[in-house]
Parts: sequence; C-alpha cells; structure tokens
Amino acid sequence: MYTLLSGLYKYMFQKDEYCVLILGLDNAGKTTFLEQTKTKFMGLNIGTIDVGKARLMFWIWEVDELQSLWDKYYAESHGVIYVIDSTDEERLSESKEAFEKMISSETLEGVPLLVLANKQDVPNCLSVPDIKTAFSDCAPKIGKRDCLVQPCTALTGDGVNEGIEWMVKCVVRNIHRPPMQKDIT
Ligand code: G3D
Ligand code: MG
Repeated sequence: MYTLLSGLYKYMFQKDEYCVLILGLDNAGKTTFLEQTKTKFMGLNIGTIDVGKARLMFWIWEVDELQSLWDKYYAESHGVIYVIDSTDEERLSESKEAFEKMISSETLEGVPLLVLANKQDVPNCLSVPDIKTAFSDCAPKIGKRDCLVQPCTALTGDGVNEGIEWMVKCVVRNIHRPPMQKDIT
C-alpha cells in the first residue's frame, strides 16, 4: 500500500528538472524574455518555471562574459536559448560570431537550440528569413540537434509560449541528457 501511495505521490509531484541557458549579446532582450516567460508559465522563483512535469531552470548569460566557464555550464545544460536583437543589423555579425563559437563547443552537441529573433514588433526589423540567411554558414555546425528559429517579441510576450513549449518538448525527449529528478515536498 505504501509503495502504491508513494508511487502515486511521486507520479503527481515529482518534477524532472532541466537547465536552460539564455544567451545573447547585451541588449538582445534576455532579461525581458525571462520576465515574460515567468508571467506566462508557472514562475516559481527568479529563474524557474514549471510546465507540466518539467521544471526549467534558466541561467542568463551575456555571451562575451566568463568565457572560461562556458564549457562547465554547457556540460550541465539541457537546452540553449539564443536571443538575437532583430533591430540591430550593425551587431548581427558580432552576434553570429558569438553564436558560432557557442555551437562549436563539443559539450553542447545534441542539446536543443532555440534561436529567438526578438523585437519583431519594431517596424523594418530583420525577419526570420533575413536572420537565417545571415547565419546560414552555421548550419553544418548545428548538425542534427533540434533547432528552431522563432520570431518573438519579448516585450509583449508574442512567440514566448511557442518557444518555451518547443523547448520543453525537445528537452523531455532528448535521451542523451536525462533530467535531474526532484521530489516536491
Ligand atoms: P538583455 O537582458 O539581453 O541585455 P533586456 O536585454 O531584456 O534588458 O532588453 C534590452 C532593451 O530591449 C530594453 O529596453 C527592453 O525593453 C528592450 N526589448 C526587449 N525585448 C524587446 C522587444 O521584443 N521589443 C522591443 N521593442 N524592445 C524590446 P530599454 O529601453 O529598457 O533598455
Ligand atoms: Mg539583462
């Protein structure tokens, strides 16, 4: 009886925890995106949300920071969200360089990658096809990992649900990086 009840308890309350990095240049919209994510999903504390049985823990990072630590964090992450400022054509190549460096890391092989073309509310911003074209020579390095380029307006929340739901689906099905499991007590 105890086993049955504890099994049921676990089924209902155990969460699978996944770590997701939010990366991008400064001013891309990382903080705004995380704020929107927490309002749209069940935000628990500063960087954590629950989506069904999955619990996502976010770490935000400016890509020019702490490069020596990257591999350590990459090894522990289940997903990466890379935020691009679609209004900043001038810094697009800088962003692409950082992106390329990030996806070149062997530690991130097979880890799902959500690319957010952010600030789509601004007239004449770069479109998803524009960004895909600018990043096209990164395609071989993306390889077989799951990758989605999602148009997004972090300011209003447009595209946030689609991006997070896609990420949850990918991290849950990625057998190469099993979750950390936690009982909720
Ligand atoms: P960061 O954390 O990546 O550095 P922030 O970026 O989230 O701090 O956002 C940088 C600026 O971009 C902020 O403006 C923020 O309001 C704006 N921003 C973020 N997302 C969007 C968006 O989808 N559309 C528009 N139009 N602006 C956005 P401020 O003026 O506060 O510096
Ligand atoms: Mg920030």
